[in-house]
Amino acid sequence: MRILTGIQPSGQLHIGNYFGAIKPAVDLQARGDCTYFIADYHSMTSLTDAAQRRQNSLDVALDWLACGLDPQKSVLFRQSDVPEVCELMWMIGTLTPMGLLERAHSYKDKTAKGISPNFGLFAYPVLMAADILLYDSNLVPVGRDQKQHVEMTRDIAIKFNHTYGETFVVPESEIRDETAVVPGLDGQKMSKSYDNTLPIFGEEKAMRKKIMGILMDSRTPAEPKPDAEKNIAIQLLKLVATPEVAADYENRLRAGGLGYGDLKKALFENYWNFFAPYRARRAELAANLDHVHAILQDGAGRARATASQVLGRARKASGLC
Ligand code: AQP
Repeated sequence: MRILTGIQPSGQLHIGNYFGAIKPAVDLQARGDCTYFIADYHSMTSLTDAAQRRQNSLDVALDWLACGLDPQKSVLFRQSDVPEVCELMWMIGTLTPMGLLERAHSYKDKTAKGISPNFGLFAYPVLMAADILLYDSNLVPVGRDQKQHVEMTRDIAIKFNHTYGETFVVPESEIRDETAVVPGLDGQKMSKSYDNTLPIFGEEKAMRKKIMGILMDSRTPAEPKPDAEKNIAIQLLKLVATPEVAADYENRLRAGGLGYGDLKKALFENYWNFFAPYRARRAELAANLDHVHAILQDGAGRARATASQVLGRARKASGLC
């Protein structure tokens, strides 16, 4: 089984990226051949600072590796190191109905939030389909926000196969219910572009401040809170604490008597401890960047070998050669 997923270097990675994509991808290394990429072409739809993109791309590589991506088992590469994906994007774009793209939730959500749309943002699902199809991927682990994009990929692959003959593997998404949408500190989906994130590798003082600044309602500690499960700090605590610790805080909040300050302190401590081993590993990797660059270069070579075969198949099927 071939497994693929990508993350945009559009900002500092957050715990939504970790629980929605990185952790499932790391766990899946035991189940198949994994290809994981840094989606730098995609990041161009929202980020125009070249130096920042370069830095973010390296940071995403460090984050993946620190969180358990094993370059012996998996292929890790930068999307733009395999530019064949742009040719495939064009080929499948000619079979992608406008109506399909106009229905994309992610495009509609971003434009509704005032992010000014460009062609790249509109065409994002076609590039994502090319990413997936180019590596004969069977399984794509993602957060729920990307489910529709994987469904579009399936539609596009089926249409291409129907038009030009059997060429592409039709992929499936894999979404873990418990981490399908990690909420941000403001209660919306945690997202780099919404300024509501808890970074995986933030600086201690700043992270403590972010967590202590989460807005809560005005109920006093003594009041029972029957809706304790909706509390953002409780939802995040469930991700980073043991089930027993999280249940204890949830029950105390529900019964009344637990102050929001104490709850946020517990969230900070559990978050900080949860990522401590990854932080140590990241510091080691950051001290040997040549090694990280070598991993990316090796990954690009391996990814390109698969990509050129699949692209060759698509070119032949569609009469380009
Ligand atoms: N809040 C989330 N909960 C669960 N999964 C999430 N993912 C992102 N946010 C959450 C998953 O992380 C993977 C990589 O996402 P991405 O960086 O390619 O783009 P995204 O989904 O658009 O993430 P952001 O943070 O919202 O980035 P921006 O703001 O730049 O668009 C995907 O599998 C995604 O599902």
